[in-house]
Amino acid sequence: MSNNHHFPIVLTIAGFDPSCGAGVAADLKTFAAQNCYGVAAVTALTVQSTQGVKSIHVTPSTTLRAQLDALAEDLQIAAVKIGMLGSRANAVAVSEFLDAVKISNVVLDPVIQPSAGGPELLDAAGVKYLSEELMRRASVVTPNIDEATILSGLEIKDIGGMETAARKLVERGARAVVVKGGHMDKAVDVLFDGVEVTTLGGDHLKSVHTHGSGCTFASAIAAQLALGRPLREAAMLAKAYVTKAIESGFAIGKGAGPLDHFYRTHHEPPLRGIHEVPQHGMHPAAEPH
Ligand code: PXL
Repeated sequence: MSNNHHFPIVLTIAGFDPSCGAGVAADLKTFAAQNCYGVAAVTALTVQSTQGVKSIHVTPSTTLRAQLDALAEDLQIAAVKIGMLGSRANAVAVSEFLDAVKISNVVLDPVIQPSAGGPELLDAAGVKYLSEELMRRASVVTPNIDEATILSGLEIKDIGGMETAARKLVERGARAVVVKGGHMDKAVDVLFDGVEVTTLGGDHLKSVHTHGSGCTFASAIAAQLALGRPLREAAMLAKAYVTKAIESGFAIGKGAGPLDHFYRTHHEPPLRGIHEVPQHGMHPAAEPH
């Protein structure tokens, strides 16, 4: 391919999980699987394994802003996905960056607590700032039930409650909201774009290897928006993608394993040798014995 690449560039602003189930690594795998080129600004280094988050080490906000500015000065960014912020100062840095560099597609995954338990990923002051300032700078906000409860102040018991919470967050300034029902009996997500409500259906999968599902869903929406799809279609494709990736999730250690972001290629038979892809001027390899 020439140096005129054909992939939209999608930026993730998120934390790093060394077990690579969640955070930046999950986001980059998702972008790659959706035919986008991913770049990343790291908000925090977490110490974690599949067994949970042990500690977090937040990036200084000036360093975060420097990462963002270096990328924006160099590249054309088609979409941004925001995940774990780590601190109010980082939330402010991201908000100021979004004001300085106009990017049309911004997906905000309002990460507050790790699902598996452990230290909070955003402090109370950060959550307040996210809710008052960052939320209205996003094209779409993707809270899970717990996050939607915190941000809306409403108790959510069923799909009706998810819709009420989504409407409340739009009243508070979000342009569109997807409340993720992955932790409910029926894994239905509710999208409200300010006009129309769409439910994204999904059966609850029994897998324990769901670490990074939220990051993956938000990143898949960002990638689909970068590819030019309207929000409703992007959300539906992202839901289908995350559902299949969860279905193919697998164990890598003692705890909750990752999704299979590359289930599409992993389901194809592996190439057995270079003789299967003969090219002009290349000697075919011997059939392996
Ligand atoms: O799934 C939320 C999440 C996001 N980002 C990072 C995380 C986690 C949960 O553990 O570690 C870096």
